[in-house]
Amino acid sequence: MPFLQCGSFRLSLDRPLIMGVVNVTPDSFSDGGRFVTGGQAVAHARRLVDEGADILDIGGESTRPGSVPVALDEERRRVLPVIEALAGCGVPVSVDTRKPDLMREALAAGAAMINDVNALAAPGALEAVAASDAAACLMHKRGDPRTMQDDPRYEDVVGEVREFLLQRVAAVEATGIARSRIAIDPGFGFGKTHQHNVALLRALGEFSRLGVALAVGLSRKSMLGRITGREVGERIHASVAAALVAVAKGANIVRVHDVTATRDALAVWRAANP
Ligand code: HH2
Repeated sequence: MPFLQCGSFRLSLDRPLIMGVVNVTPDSFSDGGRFVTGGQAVAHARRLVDEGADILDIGGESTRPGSVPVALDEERRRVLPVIEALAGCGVPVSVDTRKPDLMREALAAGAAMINDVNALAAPGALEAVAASDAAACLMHKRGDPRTMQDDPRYEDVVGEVREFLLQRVAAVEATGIARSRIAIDPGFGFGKTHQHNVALLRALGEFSRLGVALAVGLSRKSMLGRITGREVGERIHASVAAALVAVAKGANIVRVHDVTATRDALAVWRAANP
């Protein structure tokens, strides 16, 4: 598994990749309301590329705990112009969506990756990706964002998340999508208590040995607030540390808001782990 194929981009996995987050939303938990116009979002995305992002992840619907779903039309209005403007920016553009219609439209607009917190489970999602040459990031989540943090329970969180992801990889492969186009993500904070998140972080190495790229999203999340006692705007140091921990445990892609800080930390890590 030496590379991740995202449309025409072949991203080497010899080094960790930085996925820069661009939320075109009024309500995302850490940057909601900062990039609500297409112009602001595109400018921010270009800045992230300059800072060293290897992939851009454009989202038009917050999936934070308690968030309310966004209608297709509204999500479309938020993300499609941004994707169109960024196609050709030099790095693959990913769209963070659960909606198969929007997946198809985003792919037509130039997206090279679908990042789905629903792991392509919605009817038509698998087919949308299979009909393209894009990559897919399959994330684990239990329940729906509105209620997912209401007492999530697992017998064995690591085993259950691992089993779920393996099943989704098999379902995706069955449509003819090559492993080199697939990434998995344990979904930190998605239907998981703090203890569940910590157990997954400790066991991350197990997820790095499943034969597909491993993506991890810990940036600014409440788990880091719980560990450090910091509010969301003050979690940059913890986020960088979390990205390093994830990479040291085998993560191939770190999904982050703070690209410069993460890039510098990973540069040091790479100097020590060539
Ligand atoms: N986390 C969020 C959204 N999408 N995708 C993947 N693959 N992994 C993640 O951990 C993940 C994700 C939540 O973070 P953010 O986009 O910053 O917030 P919001 O959902 O409030 O827009």
